[in-house]
Amino acid sequence: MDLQTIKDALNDGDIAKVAELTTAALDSGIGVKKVLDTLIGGMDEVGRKFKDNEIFIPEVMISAKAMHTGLDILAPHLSKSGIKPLGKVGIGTVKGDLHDIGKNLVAMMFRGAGFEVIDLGIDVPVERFIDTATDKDVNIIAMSSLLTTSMGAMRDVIEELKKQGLLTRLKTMVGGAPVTKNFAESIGADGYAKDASSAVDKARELIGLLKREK
Ligand code: B1M
Repeated sequence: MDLQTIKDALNDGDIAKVAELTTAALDSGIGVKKVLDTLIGGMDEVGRKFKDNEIFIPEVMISAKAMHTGLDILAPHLSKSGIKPLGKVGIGTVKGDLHDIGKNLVAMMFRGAGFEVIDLGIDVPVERFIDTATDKDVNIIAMSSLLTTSMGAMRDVIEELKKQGLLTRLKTMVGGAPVTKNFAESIGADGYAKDASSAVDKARELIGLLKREK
């Protein structure tokens, strides 16, 4: 099967075709990782066209919907069951930011790796991250930002967690297209990851650190 057809369907915003081709790719024995990389590659292409003003928000939204459909089909294949959770992660896209494809992907990979995940959704205010840290006994607060204008909200969350003395029992990690390692360090985040698979490695490392600190 030619995986380019999945990218084309995603670019065309053809939700039914993305669903059909994603299922067909898995059924034909193509590995879930390869199908996932294809969908991400298709979304990168959408991003490039959006940036170059070849397409506009309505088209991007339809492609994003098609991407969600594809990811939903992959989700059960990425998740393992019957495994004792490695740790508990509260994840959300920060205040002012409605992008959720990357965040969902990271959440999905966390689940697949055996973490228990509390997905707080998008446009998450500082207080909701704090409430999750206090009430749900999470080991990691994970934040995603796709906009340069929303990145600062990650700092606000970390500062509030610090003020409330919560950083002694949990770790923070950040990511998203405009976020860099330097930025993460500058706001005092414990971890940064560039993509969803390195996010899993980083979360495992942070859980290891927490165990050693106890
Ligand atoms: Co938006 N948008 N958008 N958009 N959008 C970007 C981000 C932009 C770069 C496009 C561009 O101009 N080139 C630009 C931001 C510029 C900037 O700030 N630097 C932009 C803009 C400007 C906007 C609006 C302001 C447009 C407007 O209204 N004028 C508006 C803002 C709305 C808001 O949030 N308040 C807006 C709206 C939208 C849509 C609603 C149309 C739609 C979102 C739909 C949705 O998410 N449900 C949308 C989309 C789809 C995009 C692009 C095209 C694609 C984003 C995406 O899903 N990528 C994007 C262009 C681009 O990124 N190339 C763009 C695929 C996804 C798998 O990658 O999210 O990067 P990503 O996640 C990666 C990594 O970043 C990382 O792992 C993921 C997987 O590898 N990662 C983490 C993410 N979170 C992590 C957390 C971690 C670790 C790693 O640890 C916790």
